[in-house]
Amino acid sequence: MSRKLFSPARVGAIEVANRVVMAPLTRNRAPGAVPTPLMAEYYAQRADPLRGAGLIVSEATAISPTAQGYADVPGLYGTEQLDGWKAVTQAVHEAGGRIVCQLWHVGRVSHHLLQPGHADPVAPSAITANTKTYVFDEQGQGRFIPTSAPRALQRDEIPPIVHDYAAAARNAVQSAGFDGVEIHGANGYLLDQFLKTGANQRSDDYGGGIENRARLMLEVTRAVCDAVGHERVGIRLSPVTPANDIVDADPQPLFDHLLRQLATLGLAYVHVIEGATGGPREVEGRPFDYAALQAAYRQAGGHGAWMVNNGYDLALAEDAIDSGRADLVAFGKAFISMPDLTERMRRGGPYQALDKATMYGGGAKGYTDYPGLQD
Ligand code: 8OZ
Repeated sequence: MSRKLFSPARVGAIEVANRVVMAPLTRNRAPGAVPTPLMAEYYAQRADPLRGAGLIVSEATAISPTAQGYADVPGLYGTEQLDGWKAVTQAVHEAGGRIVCQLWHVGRVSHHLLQPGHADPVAPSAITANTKTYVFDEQGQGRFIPTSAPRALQRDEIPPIVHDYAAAARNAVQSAGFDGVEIHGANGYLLDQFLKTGANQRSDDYGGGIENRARLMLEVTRAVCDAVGHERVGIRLSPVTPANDIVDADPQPLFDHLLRQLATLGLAYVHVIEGATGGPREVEGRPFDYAALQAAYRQAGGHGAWMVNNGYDLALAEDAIDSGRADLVAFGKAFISMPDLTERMRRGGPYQALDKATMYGGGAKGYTDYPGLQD
């Protein structure tokens, strides 16, 4: 019996060898925001079309200096950064894989120590997130500290941010050699902050009702599609995640509206985090109907691949694919400890545990030294 999870698919303009996706994973190993040769090795290890991911989504990558909120995460706005990424995409392509770049603006999830000129981070409204960011101290020791207070963006500062997304997308595809881009619309970062009532109290046309709160995400998505072609653009969403202290008073109509609008743009894929990012698939007090969300998208003419994520194992993944509920399944932490996760799932194991101590920051340990299967 051929197993569909391990069969090829078309994701917009991108042909993938299997339906197992490597989810974006922040690893804090890009000093000065520049991707390193070690990163090229790490991604290439996971790019084998038979043993690894059919598609890799890069770790979240800052679209501008102000978009940045954690120490040693990569960027996509300077020549050195683009050259670093070029070596990564070349290594992935040589291994036979496909890779898209995740475009990131953290908004209020930052600290003035990480911002140009130590300025306050920017956000839809001046509401501090009760969450942490990652910095290195003078000894080079990484640690999580509370985010600092943001300032609300002026109305005229918004179009330049849309422009930054488009420029970063162009850089990713045309200069750095990525197969496409994924807009990070999830996990309580800038676009999710604009979407949701818990972070957006604006009184202009970017705040208030659903249409206004969805405006920035849709403007960004249109601009990115214009920059690199809609068939190379995906978007990641997390309707009910509590990650980074984000909440919406009524997420179902908000996301149904958003997906009906996204449906008209011809995206390569929609990537949905079901539940609490990296945690439970059900969030207490935040019910959500993902089937209704997908139906809203399809009914409005959306043809993009439907990518699901969060808490999937082999059985749940095969069920999602075989039932038609999803076209692609993204795995995060499992790809850290198992570069050949796809082959391991094909065999039903053995599976290898993750060392949480080496997730953020550091070098090869816990990064490129997880062994693959020996045969
Ligand atoms: C973990 C640590 C830092 C950032 C996300 C980019 O949640 C992240 C992230 C995850 O999307």
